[in-house]
Amino acid sequence: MAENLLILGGTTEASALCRALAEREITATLSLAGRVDRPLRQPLPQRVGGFGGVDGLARYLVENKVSHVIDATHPFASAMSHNAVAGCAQAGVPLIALTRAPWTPEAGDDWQNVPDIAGAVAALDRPAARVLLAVGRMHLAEFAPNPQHFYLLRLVDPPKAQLSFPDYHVIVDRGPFSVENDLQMMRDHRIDLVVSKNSGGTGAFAKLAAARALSLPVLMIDRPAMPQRAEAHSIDEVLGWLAHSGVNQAGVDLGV
Ligand code: 3Y8
Ligand code: NAP
Repeated sequence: MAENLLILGGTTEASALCRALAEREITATLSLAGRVDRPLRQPLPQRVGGFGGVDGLARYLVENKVSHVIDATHPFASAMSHNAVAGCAQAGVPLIALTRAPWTPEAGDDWQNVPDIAGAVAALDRPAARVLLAVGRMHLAEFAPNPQHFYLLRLVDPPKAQLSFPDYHVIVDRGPFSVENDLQMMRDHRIDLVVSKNSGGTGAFAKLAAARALSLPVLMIDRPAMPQRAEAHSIDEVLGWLAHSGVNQAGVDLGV
């Protein structure tokens, strides 16, 4: 079968999958939303920008004769993942998600789990603190109701608009991050509370290891609900799924 994969990307795992597919000379395209100014270049052809909802995605799949879709988006990219399930069903294209397990607290962690961003905002209704708000840019405006805090913000790109609280400092940096970097950053800014999405994976974990080392409390935001779909938790599982559906992988004897 002439395979033609679509990878919905934007994560560490998606990048690793792109490298694995390129090495096997499997025809695939990486898709990004276009959230940041200069996304990392991956070793596959790529397209940037939304598809235009479920119908736009279904149309893209049919017009581009996509044979398989791998949803390797971030666990908080729930709209894309819902659209992927509906769009692939509509176009009759097989779909698997490549995802990572949520983080779980270990001995020495002081986590307060909140259900979503609004839950984190509500939990910040407390006396002034020095907060590491490492949740990115897209939801910053929702944190306006608690101007009493100092916020340390880590963003991929410099903010383009006025931020919605008075006392903050912006660090422009892209992950994956190291524990020593995050320890130094949190000491330098005298951080006493960390707000984090439960993203899982390795690229965003450093701040939690640093919080543990500094015995700091963490407001941990649970990930949004995901639709029912086939899920893989490793590149090998995805490659096995592809081989099972007849995708020939250069240099790999399928024995069929
Ligand atoms: C555009 C594509 C790779 C992928 C690397 C991962 C790891 C480093 C850690 C902190 C947390 C945060 C944020 C984060 C991490 C990886 C991964 C991850 C968290 C890039 C990228 C895109 C994005 C989008 C961006 C969001 C933001 C979220 C920053 C590329 C760099 C906070 C999520 O300014 C904006 O608009 C940023 C938007 C969505 C969340 C938000 O709400 O603001 N990621 N991140 C993708 C696209 O256009 O489709 O440039 O390569 C990818 C990565 N960011 O190839 O190695 O896999 O998670 N990304 C979170 O987890 O909390 C930073 O600072 O501690
Ligand atoms: P989202 O809220 O689930 O999706 C909103 C819309 O953005 C989608 O309906 C789709 O537009 C478009 N979109 C999202 N991902 C896309 C992709 N990979 N390719 C093409 N269009 C895409 O998504 P999000 O949370 O903003 O995440 C956007 C991107 O950043 C994703 O690639 C994700 O993997 C990455 N990312 C997100 C986070 C996070 O914390 N949310 C963290 C790290 C990386 P249409 O409806 O027009 O098709």
